[in-house]
Amino acid sequence: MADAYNHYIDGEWVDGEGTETFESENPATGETLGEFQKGTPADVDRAVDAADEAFEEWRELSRIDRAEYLWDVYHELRERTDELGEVVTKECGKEISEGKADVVEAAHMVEWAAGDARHPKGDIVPSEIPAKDAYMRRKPRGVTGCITPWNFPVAIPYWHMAIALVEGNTVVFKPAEQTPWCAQIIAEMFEDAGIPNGVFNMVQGYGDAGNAIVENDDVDTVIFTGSAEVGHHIQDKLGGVAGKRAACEMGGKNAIVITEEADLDIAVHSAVMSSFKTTGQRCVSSERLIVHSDVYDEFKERFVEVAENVSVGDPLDENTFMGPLIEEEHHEKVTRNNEQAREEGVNVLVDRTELDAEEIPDGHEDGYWVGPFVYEADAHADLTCTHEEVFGPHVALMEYDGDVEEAVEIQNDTEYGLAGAIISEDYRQINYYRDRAEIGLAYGNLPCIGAEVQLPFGGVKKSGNGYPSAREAIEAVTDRTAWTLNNSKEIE
Ligand code: TXE
Repeated sequence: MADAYNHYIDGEWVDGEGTETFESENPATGETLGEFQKGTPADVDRAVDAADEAFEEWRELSRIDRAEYLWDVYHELRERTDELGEVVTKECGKEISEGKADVVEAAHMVEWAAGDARHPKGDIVPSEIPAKDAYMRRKPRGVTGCITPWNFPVAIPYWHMAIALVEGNTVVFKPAEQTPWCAQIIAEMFEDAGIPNGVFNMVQGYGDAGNAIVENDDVDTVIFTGSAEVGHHIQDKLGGVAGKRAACEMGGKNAIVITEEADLDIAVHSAVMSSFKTTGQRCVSSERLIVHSDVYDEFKERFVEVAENVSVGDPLDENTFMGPLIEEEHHEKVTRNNEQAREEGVNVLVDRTELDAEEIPDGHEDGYWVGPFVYEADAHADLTCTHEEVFGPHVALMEYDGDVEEAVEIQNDTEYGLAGAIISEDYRQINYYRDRAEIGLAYGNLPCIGAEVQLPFGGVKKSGNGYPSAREAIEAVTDRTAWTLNNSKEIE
């Protein structure tokens, strides 16, 4: 127990109530990276108490003073990008440039939040009475619980926390159990910045610790990114409860529409990046390619060629395109989903579910390897494989021969509504797609991948109700007061 990393509560590194520990594993090698204490609901309650206690003093600081702590974190993220990027890659298996990009994205969000502290806020609103000032003020809501996934283990926590903190909330952070080392470093950064005791707290652990955040009466806002199953559980639990707010961002069954006069260089590049980067484990990854019959055969040939040859291997090697999947359980899920697609009768074009022994680098035999799985499926059939998120390099090619209206109908035929792209040279079709695709993130002539922190990020339908970025996150972590002040001696 003594050797296991512990929790950060009320400005101190403290042991939890429980005795269980868990290990962080390198998914490319199976090597153990560190041992961590498994937080219990009692540890979460202790962290919430600390955050609740710290709230009154923290909210009294100006936004600008609060942002000073975030600027320290920002500089540390920038100075240690290479080192932290390597930790991300070792712990979650993303290829090294993506590991570093995760840290850079975190820095962008912290920069946005801290910079926003000096920006004008709100409007002076006209009043019916001349001597009356009317405007909107924002108040922090209190304790914010941040429950995060493993696929962006540095960026997403800062998406959740940076704005919440600048706006005057205190935080209890429950990182993903697959990436506790990244979380440990995040907590060390807040400690290095000297953030006041109790303002930032971290409890390592599993779903029961996350659930304890959701169940704690003193948590005012829960921000969650992860699976639809858990996100809906949180929404159901908190949706009707007075004073509670839940902002949840879940996955998708994202698609790219490729129209008849699309530039096929852009189309192939976009599909490859979006379907295979991060080994398909991004919430915006595309698992469906909806391709017009005029260009279908040529697109198929070119896409299949890349899928057959794209490099899968050591994520610390800069020449690798795809690293391993995150863990054994997820490897089993992706393998099972590939088999299930076959059972549903699709036409399999590429199946690299099991890599050849010579493809696996020396010393990496215990990694969770999988290559692309590409198949043709009827665009209008009710198949599980074309409707449920797999979260791996599992891609359906679906042919359509009508106008963009048909393509958008296929795109919308899913319960999810997160992200998608259209590749087209026809602005009528592009504009139709932009306005009618039922998604929160839409890309035109670009890979359906990536995010910029100053834009909203989130989905519709089963993909969530939360936009944990930029201005939209301010809505999640503040309440508004419509303030009117009588500046005259007149009694109304
Ligand atoms: O997610 P979970 P997992 C999708 C993707 C993936 C699937 C499962 O399809 O295959 O989800 O991934 C905490 N109350 N995405 O298992 O379980 C958990 O400890 C409160 C899409 O990683 O949702 C972790 O911190 N919290 C996604 C966080 O929730 C609970 C990224 C996410 O875990 C909890 C990741 C509970 N009852 C997975 N149970 C995206 N949108 O990018 C678990 N947790």
